[in-house]
Amino acid sequence: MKKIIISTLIILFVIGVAACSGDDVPEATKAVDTAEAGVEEAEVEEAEVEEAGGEEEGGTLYFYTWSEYIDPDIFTQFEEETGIRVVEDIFGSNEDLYAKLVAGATGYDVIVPSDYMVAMMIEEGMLAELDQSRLETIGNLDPTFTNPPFDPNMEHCLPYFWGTTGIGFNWEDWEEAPDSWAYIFDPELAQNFSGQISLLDDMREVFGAALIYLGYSAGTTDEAELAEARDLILGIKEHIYSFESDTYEDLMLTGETRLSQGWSGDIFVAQGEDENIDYIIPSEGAVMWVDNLCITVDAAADPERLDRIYKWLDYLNRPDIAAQNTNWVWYASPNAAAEDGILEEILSYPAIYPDEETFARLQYLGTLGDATEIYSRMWTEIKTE
Ligand code: N2P
Repeated sequence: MKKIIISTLIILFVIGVAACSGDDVPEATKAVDTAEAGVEEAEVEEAEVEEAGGEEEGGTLYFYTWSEYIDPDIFTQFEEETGIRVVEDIFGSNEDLYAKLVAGATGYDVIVPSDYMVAMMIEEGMLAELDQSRLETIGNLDPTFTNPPFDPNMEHCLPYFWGTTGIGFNWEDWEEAPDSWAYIFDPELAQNFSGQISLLDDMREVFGAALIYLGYSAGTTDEAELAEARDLILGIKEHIYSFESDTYEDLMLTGETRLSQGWSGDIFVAQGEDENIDYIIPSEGAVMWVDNLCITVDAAADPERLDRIYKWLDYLNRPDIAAQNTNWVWYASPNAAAEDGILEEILSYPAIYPDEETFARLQYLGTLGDATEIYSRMWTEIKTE
């Protein structure tokens, strides 16, 4: 319940229909408020915080991440322990994160890009190198995640969570789970839930799912395959309620949507509110991703910022904190040492920790190189038509 309340408050603030200020507002919401107000002008921001009497001894760290992707209690605990205040700001897709940084935002300390975006940002010199000797907790990670293809030997980032992108549904509507992307991408089937389907507002994820349904690679760069995927998506667009990445699980809870393309953990958290809500990895397969804690090059130029950053990374990577975080977000943790503290119902849930057979059907999105331009053009066609 707490999570839903906080998320609603964050959303209300972001879309600007509510003034989220005052003493009764949760800390996480205040943090978004402050970050939205001016992370690009860190000096102004810090001066304002000081004036308000809120500057802590340990300074402030700016954390740019996905919605509902951390237990908000962790901010308070960390501040109590270190004196460092963490200001959270939210992005909805890797492309939004990238665009914000390219547009000149220099205030963010730690960002949370997914696999393919890590590779792209490394190539463009946007990420600092990770000094693993500064992390006492580095040995806690599962070796499966310590040499990822997108960041060999974790030279830049620490893995944070991983998961899959599948279909959220409501058992009230089904006798058997909707185990195919056809329920979304076949116009005849999508018609059954016309106006009640949401897709992520995420170019790579939407193309990825459509491409998997068509039997192509989720990260194809072939223009003809992409055109086919675009036409498929356009063909069911009239049945789409919205393209939504931050509040789609709330739409499922209110019943406004009945089928959602979504990220595993978000839907499982909604299930905590309504047991009829469930998540499935379709038979054709799905996208899998690893999200990572990365340091911006701007932050790395300042030793004081770096001190705060390494404390934050070490804290998040502590077994007890990583377990607490997983138990709140319901995403799989790459932290092996955390396992003892993770709820048994999470560890044994095949849609969170997939079995081998399911795992074989998962695909990373991968980098696109020059084909990014084709994706962007076709995505604009989809969104604007
Ligand atoms: C959590 C978002 C999961 C991130 N709301 C998907 N990469």
